[in-house]
Amino acid sequence: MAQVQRPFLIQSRCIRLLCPRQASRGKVVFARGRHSLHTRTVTDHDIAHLASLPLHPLTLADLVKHGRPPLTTQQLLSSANFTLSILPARLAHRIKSLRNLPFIVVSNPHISKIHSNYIHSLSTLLPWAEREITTLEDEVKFTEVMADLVHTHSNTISILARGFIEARKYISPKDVTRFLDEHLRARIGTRLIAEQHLALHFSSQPHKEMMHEDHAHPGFIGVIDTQLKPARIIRHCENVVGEICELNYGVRPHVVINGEPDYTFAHVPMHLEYIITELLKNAFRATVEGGMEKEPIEITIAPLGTNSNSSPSSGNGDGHSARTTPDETITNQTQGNTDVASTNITGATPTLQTDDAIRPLEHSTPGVTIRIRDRGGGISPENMERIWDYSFTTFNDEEATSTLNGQSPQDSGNGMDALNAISGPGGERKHSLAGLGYGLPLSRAYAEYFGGGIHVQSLWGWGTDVYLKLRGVGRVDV
Ligand code: ADP
Ligand code: K
Ligand code: MG
Repeated sequence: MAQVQRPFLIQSRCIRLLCPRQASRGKVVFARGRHSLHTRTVTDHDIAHLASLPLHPLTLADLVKHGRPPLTTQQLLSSANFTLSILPARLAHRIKSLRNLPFIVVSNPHISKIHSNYIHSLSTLLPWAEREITTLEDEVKFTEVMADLVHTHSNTISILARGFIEARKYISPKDVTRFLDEHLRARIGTRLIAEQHLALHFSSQPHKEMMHEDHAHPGFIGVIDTQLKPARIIRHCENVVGEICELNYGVRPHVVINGEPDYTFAHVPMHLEYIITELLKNAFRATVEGGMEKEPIEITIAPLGTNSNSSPSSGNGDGHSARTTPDETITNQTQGNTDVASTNITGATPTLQTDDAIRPLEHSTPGVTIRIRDRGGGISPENMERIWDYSFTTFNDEEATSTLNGQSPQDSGNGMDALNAISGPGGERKHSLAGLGYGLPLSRAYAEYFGGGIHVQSLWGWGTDVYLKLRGVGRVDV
């Protein structure tokens, strides 16, 4: 599969270059450092202390406040110190939450692997705790710690999935979903903070070999593309998913984009790419399995109106809703999570209030609704209730679980296909159209992270409409 050279891919590529496995693809500046990182033993006291600290309520302003690349030395140091000030407590919260799982579940080798990954990452951060990064030399070493952190956790989702499959006798699907919803949402924030510093670091180093020509793209501030064009991401994902589809089924449906294909807004391209890939995999699979591959999948890009920042009580706040975006259909899908307080652009209520919900910038760009419409037969009413459960899938169970047999968590060969489908942004490439049921709930977690949402509407026997609403992450004029 040809690597598509597009500006929106640079961030994930930049981070991939840091991974030893990718060493042959480019000069690896930090991969060697992985073994030379200073660590400090993590004690129970460290975890109890750090987990008791209040979590910094992350805002989008935090991600862009250090300035537009290339950063000055002072700005780079302040980005590093900011990153350092919030990560240890976040890691400790994750460790505590893993330890709160039933003992027999945490004892599963895959779940305990994730626990030890968090301990490892915290042990590399602790030597930095309670000090300030004041020199560029330290900043470089700290960036090495961030690269190690991002790399260490890149396979978390597939490993956790495997662990929860093996431990399914000991924990209910609802409890798994509750744990994963909190854990994976918190992970989105933690990775974003680490990746933001990495991206700011590299885009401020014009003379490094790591620098790719795409880094010159002026619209980027770290991992945020202020001129992100959804239509371009959709076309890229259509190619990727189309190839997987053709490989598995010998045919591929085609995608028609209408609405406003030229629309751009500020968002995190890695997140949009993940979501669109998952939604397209679902639409392609349903379309082909329903024998409807001649019918195009229709994707409508409908920018939100400028009055979209209105409160839920003032209506749907979308000037275009009569045409393409029935905001009123984006409803609360709480799955029993009632501890939800904040509201967002659409009046939709996030399904889960996590400890790190990002607050939009004051003058944020309104955002967009993307409707993906397929003729794949829809979702039966019984299944509709379960689609948001991690682990619910109508994908051939035997096929999915047989890929698990005899594989170690580090394996990245073909046997991991089904799992690779759920690795998340920056994770492994995918070779299967369906994974183990993580596509919808994880996509929703990403969409809600910046105050958007996903709503699925099925016309059983006919097809499915998925409404993906994304809020622009901010008018960035720093
Ligand atoms: P997976 O694709 O791995 O099964 P998802 O969470 O993406 O997991 O989807 C869960 C289930 O929801 C799918 O197995 C499928 O039964 C159903 N589904 C999702 N999207 C569609 C769609 N567009 N058409 C028909 N069924 C769908
Ligand atoms: K699911
Ligand atoms: Mg899916």
